Amino acid sequence: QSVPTRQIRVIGVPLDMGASRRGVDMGPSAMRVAGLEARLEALGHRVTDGGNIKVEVPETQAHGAENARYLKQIAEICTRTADAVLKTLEEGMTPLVLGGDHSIAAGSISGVSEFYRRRNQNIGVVWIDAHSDINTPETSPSGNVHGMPLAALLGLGPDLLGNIYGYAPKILPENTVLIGVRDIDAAERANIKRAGVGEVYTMRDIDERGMRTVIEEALRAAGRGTAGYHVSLDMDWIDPEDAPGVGTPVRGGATYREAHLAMEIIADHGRLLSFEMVEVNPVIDEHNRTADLAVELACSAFGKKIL
Ligand code: EXY
Ligand code: MN
Ligand code: MN
Ligand code: MN
Repeated sequence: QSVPTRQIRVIGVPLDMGASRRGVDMGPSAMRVAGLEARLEALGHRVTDGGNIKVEVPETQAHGAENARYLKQIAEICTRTADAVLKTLEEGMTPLVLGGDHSIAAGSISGVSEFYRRRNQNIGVVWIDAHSDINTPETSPSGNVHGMPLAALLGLGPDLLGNIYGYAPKILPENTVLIGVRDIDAAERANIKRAGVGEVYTMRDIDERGMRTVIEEALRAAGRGTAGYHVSLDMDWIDPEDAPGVGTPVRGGATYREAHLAMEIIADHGRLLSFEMVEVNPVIDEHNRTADLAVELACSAFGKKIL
């Protein structure tokens, strides 16, 4: 198998302060245990592990305002994540970020966005998730910050999370695409409109039009006029049947093969700038199979072919 060789740096972010259910802080470890580095190296990539970003234990922290618990700590952790991602890109490597809850995307995407901003380029974002993660503290029904990163990145707030490197927004709505959503709050619907998110593909779109058509269209929008795109893969996108170990499972998700096909097409397009996998929860997983699937999907996204 010959795929273009990349130098990949793994960056773990063992954070679960953005979720109310505990356990996704163990996600990076579970994906490493599933053989992430060796399995990517078997494809011909050079992989180094940059270790974990420093994350405080929530038991030692005060959670602050109820409408965005641990926001201050999460913003600090996201800033450290952004710096690590930025440094990785400056060293010519592809960041592979392991969550952790999805609030870490506010950090990883800020890092990618900053790297390309310094080169006068924009980036696209391919957000693959059962949820739209576009609440603000004002609209959030839960106060869980993992439901807010996309709002922060698009400049809707919370500012503490959106203003890493001192400016917002980090990404353009027309180059932001949502894929696989099936659980959107009423206020999030309004926020999607208000932000002007370019393209939203629900599970119904995938059912009716097929994964191939949807992903091709989405990648085209994310890639239009950009340096390429960051892929943020929330494992709760996949049906709980195949990915039971996630923080917030929702029935009716992508099948095993649909998920692989999407990743395979991403690899074919060759415009992936950075990749992240989030919300793996080993506490409720079955024999690490959700982490194992995450590693499989990373392999597909980084060019593994069946034949
Ligand atoms: N929309 C709900 C909330 O804001 O609380 C649920 C968010 C779940 C977020 C998961 C990680 O994608
Ligand atoms: Mn290695
Ligand atoms: Mn999410
Ligand atoms: Mn989700």
